[in-house]
Amino acid sequence: MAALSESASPEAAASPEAVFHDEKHASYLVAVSKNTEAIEFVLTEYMRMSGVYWGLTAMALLGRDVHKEMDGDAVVAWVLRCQHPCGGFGGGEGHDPHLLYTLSALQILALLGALDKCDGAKAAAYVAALQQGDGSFHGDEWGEVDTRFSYCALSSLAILGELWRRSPPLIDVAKAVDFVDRCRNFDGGYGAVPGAESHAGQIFCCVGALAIAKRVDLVDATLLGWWLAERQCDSGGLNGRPEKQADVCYSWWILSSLTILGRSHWIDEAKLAAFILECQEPDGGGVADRPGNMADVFHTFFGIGGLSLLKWFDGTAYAGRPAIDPVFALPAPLVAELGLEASVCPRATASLLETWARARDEEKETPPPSP
Ligand code: GRG
Repeated sequence: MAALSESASPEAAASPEAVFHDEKHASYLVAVSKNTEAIEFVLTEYMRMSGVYWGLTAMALLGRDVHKEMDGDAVVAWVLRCQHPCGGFGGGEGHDPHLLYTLSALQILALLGALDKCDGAKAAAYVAALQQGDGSFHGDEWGEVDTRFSYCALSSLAILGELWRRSPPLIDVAKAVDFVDRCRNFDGGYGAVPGAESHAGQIFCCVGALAIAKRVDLVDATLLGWWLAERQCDSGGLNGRPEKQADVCYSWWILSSLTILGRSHWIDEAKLAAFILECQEPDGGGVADRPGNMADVFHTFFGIGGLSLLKWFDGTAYAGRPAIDPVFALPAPLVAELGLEASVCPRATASLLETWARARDEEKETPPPSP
């Protein structure tokens, strides 16, 4: 892994492929949060809550004073204005409540130390009411089912400290687990609903949901670890499913899943770090989906999150910054402070190649079925 020298200006001292544009990324994140006239800002209004979560978490991972530099008081006031009387949060002021934005809102409030300022009991009741008889969750009152919502529900309730409440239990955790388990495919991956194609984004949601429910034992870690490792392209970047292009966001969706499964070393980590660094916008800051493309806050968060999971900062002048938690996608110290728990697999001792060779030998030893 590339290490920056201990010079006063790490950006200048690093070899070109190892430059991390630390200051520029921070300025970029502040600028996009303030530039309300930009076309990108207007077009992303419907998902502002998630955008603010990505920006704030990225700043926290850069070791910044998020409250001060991102106008924390104003952000908290705005998030609170987005909570509906039913308890759910919308993606913006006046927008309908949805599980996606309820989780983002709670993550923002947690980051800014303001969880107690919202109506937590109502938020928990809103989430719980979206659980269906088969254990799945609707995203909102309109009834779409998706494993993203299973993750959002479990993570939201965990952040609110309501997931393991016993009497009366707010949701049926075992049924929630059962639904996610039914979304597992022959290749070890998971889709949005039972029978849907495996996709890295959904895999993060399912593995994360099972980890929060402490049932990561249900994952076929070897088979899924292999499928996830297969996502690494020649460029070093990761794609989300076979035959697709690499994209920086999968550095998060895949690497977090591999980390939970104890198999992050089944990919070429140095090559992935080099790919993420190549996707930085060297002048204006921020990270794009692919080298040479335009940066945005979504890829900036997942690029920095990927480098954090890779522990890339450890050997550099940026060491000592908070690591990201692979399950809750929040700074690890905050996850510890909130007492959030999840089950993860122990780190696999064998490499992917050794695991393959062993599986092949075992297959040889198995006598063919009798005619
Ligand atoms: C707290 C990090 C965090 C997440 C909350 C909303 C959510 C839970 C997870 C979303 C998971 C997901 C489905 C991610 C995929 C996003 C993405 C890049 C989709 C693109 O899909 P396609 O089909 O792209 O357009 P490909 O790469 O397959 O061509």
